Amino acid sequence: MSHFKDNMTAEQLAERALFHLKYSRGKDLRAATTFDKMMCFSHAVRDMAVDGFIATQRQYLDQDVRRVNYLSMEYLIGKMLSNNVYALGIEKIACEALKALNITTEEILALDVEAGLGNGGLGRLAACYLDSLATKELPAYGYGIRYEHGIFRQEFDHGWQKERPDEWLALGYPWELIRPEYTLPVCVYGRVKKNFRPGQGTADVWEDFQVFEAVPYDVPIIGYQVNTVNMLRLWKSQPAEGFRLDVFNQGDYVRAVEEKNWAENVSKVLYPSDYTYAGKELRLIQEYFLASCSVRDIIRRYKKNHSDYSKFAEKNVIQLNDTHPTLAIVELMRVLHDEEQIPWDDAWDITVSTFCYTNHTLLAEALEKWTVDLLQRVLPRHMQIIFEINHRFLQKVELNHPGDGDLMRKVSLIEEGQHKQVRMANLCVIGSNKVNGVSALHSNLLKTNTMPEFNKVYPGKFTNVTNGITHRRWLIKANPELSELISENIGEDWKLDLAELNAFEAYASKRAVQKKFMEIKRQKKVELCQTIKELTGYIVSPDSVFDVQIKRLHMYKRQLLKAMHIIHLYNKIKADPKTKIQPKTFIFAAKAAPAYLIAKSVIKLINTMAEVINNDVDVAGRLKVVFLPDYNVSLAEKIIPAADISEQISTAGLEASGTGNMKLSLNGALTVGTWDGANIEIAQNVGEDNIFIFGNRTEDLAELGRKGYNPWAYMDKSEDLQGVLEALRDNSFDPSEPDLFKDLYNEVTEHGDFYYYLADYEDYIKCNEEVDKLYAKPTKWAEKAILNVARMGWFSSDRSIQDYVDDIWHLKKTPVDMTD
Ligand code: 26R
Repeated sequence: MSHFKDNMTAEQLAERALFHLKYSRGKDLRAATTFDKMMCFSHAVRDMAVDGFIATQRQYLDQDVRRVNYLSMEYLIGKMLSNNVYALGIEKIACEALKALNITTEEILALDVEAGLGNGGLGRLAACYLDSLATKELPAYGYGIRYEHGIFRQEFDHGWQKERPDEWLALGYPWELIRPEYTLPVCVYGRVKKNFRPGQGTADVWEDFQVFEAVPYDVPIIGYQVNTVNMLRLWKSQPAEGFRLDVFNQGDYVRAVEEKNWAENVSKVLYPSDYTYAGKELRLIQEYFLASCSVRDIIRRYKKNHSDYSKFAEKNVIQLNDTHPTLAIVELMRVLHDEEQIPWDDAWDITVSTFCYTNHTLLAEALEKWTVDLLQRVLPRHMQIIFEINHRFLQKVELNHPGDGDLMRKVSLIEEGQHKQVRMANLCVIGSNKVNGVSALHSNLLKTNTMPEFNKVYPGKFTNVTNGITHRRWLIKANPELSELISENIGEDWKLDLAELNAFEAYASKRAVQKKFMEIKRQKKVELCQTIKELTGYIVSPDSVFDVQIKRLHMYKRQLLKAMHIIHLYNKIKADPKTKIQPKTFIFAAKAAPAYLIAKSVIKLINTMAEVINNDVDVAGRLKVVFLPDYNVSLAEKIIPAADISEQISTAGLEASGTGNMKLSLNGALTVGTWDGANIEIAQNVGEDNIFIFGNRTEDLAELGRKGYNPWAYMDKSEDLQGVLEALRDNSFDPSEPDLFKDLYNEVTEHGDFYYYLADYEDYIKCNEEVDKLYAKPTKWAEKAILNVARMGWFSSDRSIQDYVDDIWHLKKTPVDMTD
């Protein structure tokens, strides 16, 4: 199995880059900007993946393999250059070749563009899974949307979040290949008519729709040290040629331009709302856009080898990454039944055997529902099909559970009420053969609390696959120093199979390794100090403990609880300036949905606290607070290796899994967390002695709720807590605006403290004191940190993907042969 990349020299790579500089960018080395160099070098690297890309696609076709098609509205793939160089195994020659371009590795990597086509955990998970699928030589396709503007860029203006458009495509993106020949039409609006179909009686025909187009852009996903190069196919919307001409011919120039804009708007911008269902027409059209062209692209590929649909489900899995692409279920039914004239029952069998669904959140406000009115207007035929699916489904339920009206009401696809709504999660469950949650706890809660009726109707459909992360990006690339330390001691096998990391356990108690580990941690902290200074102007000490909370801003994730802990410490120092505490730097990074006002107040609070605390002479370097702007994948890669403490403090039962928790622990940060999501499995793997768990568990909170939870009771019995809450209520950080944080104060008091901050406060403070005690014993700390690293092997996304393959997808490993 040989590949030209194996014997490529640095000279040849440099030559190729110079070729692209000249013929792709029209410049010589003298005129080239550093950006030109990044582009031409990336093109040269991409070229090296092309043979694998072609061979992979050909082999999948020739062997007619079973494939998984991963449908996701979000992909946070991050910067690609360094990852691709690593995957291709050309790091040495790449560094050499850059010399010929007169540019350093750091300079070129700084210019690489981050594709931020997602909000948070769900989007990054999709990216880790693509990486693992290619590396494990599995036949897979990612489908998504090529948003012109990905997740907004976050700036701070007097401490408040300001959103700015992300312009990742402005100067060109070197990794994509445009495929205009696979452009597909997409239809929306119109009406359904009954038409006579010879031999079949009447049939429903969708008419008078508007047409626009989807153009695919393919991003190669290069497997590590294998020939496999899979593809991520991203759709861009554009006006349909014919339609535009039509309007131009009538001389209505203004309308023609409007129509053009309308079509282009579909892939214009990623919705930056997570956890709040975005009930917008354009969002619905986006979801249909992804679903429709992906389904038809999968069919087009299938038809290369097949003339009927009898093997469709055998050859294809379609995995729905949350409910956002659910309309794919309905679209497949429409194509099979309406276009291919397959009888309903057969079409439904094929559909259910093809689809699987992953749920990523139990929060009610994130569960998608679309009003029947809207669906009817935008997708009239799809709405009919949904009614028909529901009708047949409810008939079956009635047959098996006669007279159970309550059950029927709960499992129905339609939620009755003033405005009838379609419940997308129910449609996913009915239309899929497997449904999974993303951690053990979450999958259980899904089964027993959120969808118990479905678990009754479909015993065995629900399963769990605990999330994972790719150690190639999150350890080998982000923390080469720690990787080197591991390899020095246990060899290189762990890079191919992260389970092998457990061999590193034996070194956790060795003084020399502990010393080296702490030196590396300090070095990564020094590097982060530089970034902090550049981004915020604050100077922080690498000798303080780096206490990190990085994730989307949400009340259930409880950044405000961390802020309350900081206020507690600050009050303590102000009351007695001689207070001895472990010097700490609290590092936050998070974006808030633009319309999530209370979350934005939390950002303002932390920025305000930072300004006061960081400049207070009484504190004298014991406490520092920084909120790093514009959290994204690239920034995470800098923060994570430098973290001592990982804050995973969500309200128990509400964080589906978390994946940042895994990245941080894998890099030797100790978790301070609640008994929630994957924290539980992390505790089970690293050992409960090597993690700090605090607070009420899911059942405890449920019990508190049943008894009538009263936040005031906690306040009444704690002077300390009163002091913290008064600081919020009166804004002791800036008396010129005394009411600034009243909404935050109200949230945890007046408004009932929905996320149980006060119920967990005291235990959280105590837990943090335990953390400080341990940090005062450096060898103990180092040992536990190393044990975290060594015991995190199970959380590789390679393991998650293997779980999907064994339990859900049943794919065959397909090594790509490049000999001919
Ligand atoms: C607007 C709306 C419909 C919407 C809701 C929710 C859009 C996006 C989301 C994102 C949610 C589903 C998400 O990112 N969930 C996270 O998924 C991660 C990967 O499984 C988990 O680790 C994390 O716990 C969970 O919050």
